Amino acid sequence: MIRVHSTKASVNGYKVRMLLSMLKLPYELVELDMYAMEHKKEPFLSLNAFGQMPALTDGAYTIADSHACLVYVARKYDASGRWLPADAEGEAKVAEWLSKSANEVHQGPWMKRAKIRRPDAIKLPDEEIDARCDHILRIMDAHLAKRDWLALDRATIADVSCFGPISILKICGYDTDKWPHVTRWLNRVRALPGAHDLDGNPFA
Ligand SMILES: N[C@@H](CCC(=O)N[C@@H](CS)C(=O)NCC(=O)O)C(=O)O
Repeated sequence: MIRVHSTKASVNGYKVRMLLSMLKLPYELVELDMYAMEHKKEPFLSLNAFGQMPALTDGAYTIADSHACLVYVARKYDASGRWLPADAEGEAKVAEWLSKSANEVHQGPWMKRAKIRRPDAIKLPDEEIDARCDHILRIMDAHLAKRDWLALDRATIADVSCFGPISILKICGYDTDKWPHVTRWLNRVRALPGAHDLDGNPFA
């Protein structure tokens, strides 16, 4: 049985849950209480010594970090290679956007939401976070003006990853509508079979 160890509200955990749903893979969410700091204590620290969610277990196998989890699930359970191609050119394009997701998207869109949930921990001014969101979304908007998906001519784990934090920006007070190509891409991801919101509900 695949288990995702995370608080349900974790956007990084959300990425992994959404790919599992898209692949119709049964899994159990082992919920952690972030405010009780369960991710900084055992038994979670044995799964991820960094104390960050999510981690995934699949039988005796353990992997931590949302992007490593996405790579594992796609490579292990999607024999078609649709979500993570095996050819050097395709895989590198996906890795390029996973890297942007772990850096620019994390430092801007993810941070916007994190500050709402953990104002004690995120001290950056709102203006700085909004400027970081503008920076990555301006580049993504220009990129998506010429293509439907971030890495390849189809949805991949790069789209699943970047979608998580960007899709909830609007309810965090950042208006993504000002980026029309990003907005259309968000709707394309929402329309994919198995896509669901942070709470696990299918999009209307
Ligand atoms: N690079 C990591 C980042 C994970 C991360 O920041 N997770 C958040 C929840 S969305 C967390 O556990 N934050 C608590 C902390 O860092 O103390 C990943 O992609 O999984």
